[in-house]
Amino acid sequence: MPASDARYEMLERDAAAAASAIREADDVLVIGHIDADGICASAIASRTLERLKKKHDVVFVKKLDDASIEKVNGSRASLVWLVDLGSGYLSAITRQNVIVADHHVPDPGWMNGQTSLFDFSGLIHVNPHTRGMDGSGEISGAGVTYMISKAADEKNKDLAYLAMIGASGDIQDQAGSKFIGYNRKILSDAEGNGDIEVISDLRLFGRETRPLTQFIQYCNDPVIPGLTSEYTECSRFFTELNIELKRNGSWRAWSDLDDDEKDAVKISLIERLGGSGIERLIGEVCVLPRFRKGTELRDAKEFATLLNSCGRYDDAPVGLRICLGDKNALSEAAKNRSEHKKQLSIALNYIKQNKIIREKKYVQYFHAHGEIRDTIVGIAAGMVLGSDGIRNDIPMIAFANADDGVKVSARADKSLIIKGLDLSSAVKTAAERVGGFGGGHNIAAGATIPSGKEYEFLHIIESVIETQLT
Ligand SMILES: [Mn+2]
Repeated sequence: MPASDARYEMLERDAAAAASAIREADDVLVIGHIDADGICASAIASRTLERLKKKHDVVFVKKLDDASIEKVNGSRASLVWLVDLGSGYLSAITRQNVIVADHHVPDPGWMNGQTSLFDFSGLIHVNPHTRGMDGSGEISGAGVTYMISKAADEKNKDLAYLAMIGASGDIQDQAGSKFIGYNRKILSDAEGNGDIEVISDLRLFGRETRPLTQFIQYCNDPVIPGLTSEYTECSRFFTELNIELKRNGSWRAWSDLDDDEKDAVKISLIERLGGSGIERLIGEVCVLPRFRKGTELRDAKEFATLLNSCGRYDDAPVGLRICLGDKNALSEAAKNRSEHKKQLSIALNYIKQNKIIREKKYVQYFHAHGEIRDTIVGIAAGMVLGSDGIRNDIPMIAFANADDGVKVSARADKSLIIKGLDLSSAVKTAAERVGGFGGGHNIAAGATIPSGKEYEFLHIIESVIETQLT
C-alpha cells in the first residue's frame, strides 16, 4: 500500500483537525472502551494529553449505553474525547466539542445528515469507514487514536507500539497472518523506534509464558492432528524431538528454545498438518524487545490478552496503568488473570455437571442465568464446543443474565464456515427480530436481547442457520 494513498491522507487530515481541537482544549475527558484496543487507545490519549500538559481524566465504559451517553453529554470538561467507541451513537451525542476516534461502523442516521466533516455539531469524527477504509482489518481504535496523537506531535511516534497491541487485541492480523492497511504504517513507526520487532514464527498463543506442552495443546487454529487438546501426546512430541520441557527446574516456553529446536518443531508440525493450515500456523509475530523475556509484555498478543483480562473484570484502569509503565499494576493484573481462570473453570464445571446443554437440530444451547458472568459466557461456550461428548458440528448458543437483558453468545467450529455458516448475520437477524441488537464475526457473535425472549430467539436463529447450512 503506497504511503500516498488518498484515503490515508483524508483520514490523516481528520486526525489533524482532532489534534488542533485538543491543543485548544482546557481540560479533556477521555472515555475509552474496556477491551485491549480501548485500553491502548486510552493510554495513547492520556500520554498525549500529559505531554501537552492538559488536565484530563480517563473513564472506561463497557458500551455507550444511556448512562455512558450521559457521561459524554453531561461532562463539564471543555473537550470529550471518545476512543474505540462512539461511532455507532453519533446522533445521541448532543454536546459541543467532542472527538470520536473509533473504527466501528458509524451510525447511518448521522452520516446521512452530514454535509461535511466539521459541521455545526461541534463533533470531530475520525473513523476509517468514512474514508473508504476497512475499520475491521486495516486500523484499530488505538490506531485511530495514535493518528491523532502523532498529528499533535511527531514525537508521539514512540506510542505506535501501543496502537499495535490494540490492533492485536482486535485480531486485525488474521488476513494472510499479518497486519494490513494503515496498520502497516503504524507498525513501521514502531519498528523504526525499535519498539517492535516483526518476526516470522509460530502464531500460537503464549510464546513467552506458556509451558511448551500447553503451547501446542491449546492450538486450535489450525487444529494439529494428534496434538491439539492432547496433553500427553504434546509432551511426547517434544521428548521425541529431544527437546527438554524443563530447564533448571522451570518449564520452558517457546521463546526459550534455540533456533535449531524451533526449526525441528516447525518442520514436525508442518508434516502433521499435511499441507492445510500452514499459513495460519506460521506468520507474522510482533515481539516487544524493550520488555523482559518470559513476560507477557514481550509479545503483542499476550500483552493484549493481559489487558483484556483486566477489562473483563471491571479493572480496565489497571490495564491503563500497565500501558503507562506502572510496574505495580502487573501484580494486580495477575490477580485478575487468576480470577479469570478460576471463573472459567467454575463456568465449565457448572455447564458439564449440571448437563445444561440442550440439542436442537441445527443448534445446541444452554442458559447460564446468573451462574456465569456475561463477560465470560462466550469464552465458556467456545471452550465446551467439541470437548468431551459435546458436539462441534452445530453452533453453540449461550445465554446469561446481564444488566440490560440477556446476553447471547454464539460460537461455532471453523469447519462450519465452508458450509456457509455466518453467525454474525444469524445473531443480528434473530436479535433484531426479538427487539435486541447484535453482530460479530462468522464463528463468534453476540447480542443483547430482552429477558424472556430467549426461546423466540432460538427458534429464529435455528431457522436462519438451517438456511445457511443447507
Ligand atoms: Mn477496537
